[in-house]
Amino acid sequence: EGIGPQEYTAVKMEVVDWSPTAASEIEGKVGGRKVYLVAATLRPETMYGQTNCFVGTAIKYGVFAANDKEAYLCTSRAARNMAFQGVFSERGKVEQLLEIDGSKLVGTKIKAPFGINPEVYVLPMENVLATKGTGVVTSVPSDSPDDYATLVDLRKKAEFYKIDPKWASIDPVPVITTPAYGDMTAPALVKQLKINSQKDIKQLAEAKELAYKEGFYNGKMLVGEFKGESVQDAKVKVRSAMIEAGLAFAYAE
Ligand code: A2H
Repeated sequence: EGIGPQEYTAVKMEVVDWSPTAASEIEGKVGGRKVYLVAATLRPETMYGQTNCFVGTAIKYGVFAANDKEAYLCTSRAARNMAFQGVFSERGKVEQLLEIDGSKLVGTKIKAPFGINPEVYVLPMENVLATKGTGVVTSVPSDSPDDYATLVDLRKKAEFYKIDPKWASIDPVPVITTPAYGDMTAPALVKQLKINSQKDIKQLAEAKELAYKEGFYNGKMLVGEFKGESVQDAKVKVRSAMIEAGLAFAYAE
């Protein structure tokens, strides 16, 4: 990371069905607004390959009024940043509708904007930081080693992680091809670096670096409106298309 702000794309994942534990807490508190989990990503061009979304089970989230029609679920830290970036109807003002534990969100069904799988589930991830982005991470296991390693953990130990295996049943989708790693960059790197789980933080950091560089400099899109184009070109185009469609907004910190 360089100096100066990190420019994320904040992806709006509309709630389709709350988990039962979340439903009872949310009921009657959002004033008829549509609620979106908001995920911060640096790789908007990979959004075609979303298979689920991650939250931290020990993180506290809030649901914040964006305007009369929409509410966003993220950390209160992110909501404050959004307010000062003009994301909400009144600049600088944060209106929290409720607070909810990350653990209660697991099993919620949400829309995945631009996803080849249009609906996905919320799952737990151990390494979600409350101090970065929105605290919500959309998962693209084809291109993110962290996402892939976590998905494999969840599938291997569904009971331990208290999830219904059905929630982790969507397979990685080929989105980008690279000369070094083929159509499934993250699985290839996880294998090559012998990464066993999401706890292998050090190797995952290395895999992330390699995946990012190879994808950015040599990657080509396999799907979507910009199929055949380089990742470098598609990155800005997909971001603009998502923002244009009202499915994302710019978020910096
Ligand atoms: B990225 P940076 Cl396909 N805690 O999006 C942990 N990780 C978080 C997070 C948080 N609170 N908020 C965002 N992130 C993840 C896609 C992706 C990402 C791909 C490949 C690599 C990649 C799909 N997940 O990130 O520390 C988000 O995952 C590796 C650079 O600000 C976000 O982009 O550089 C990225 O980390 C932001 O990390």
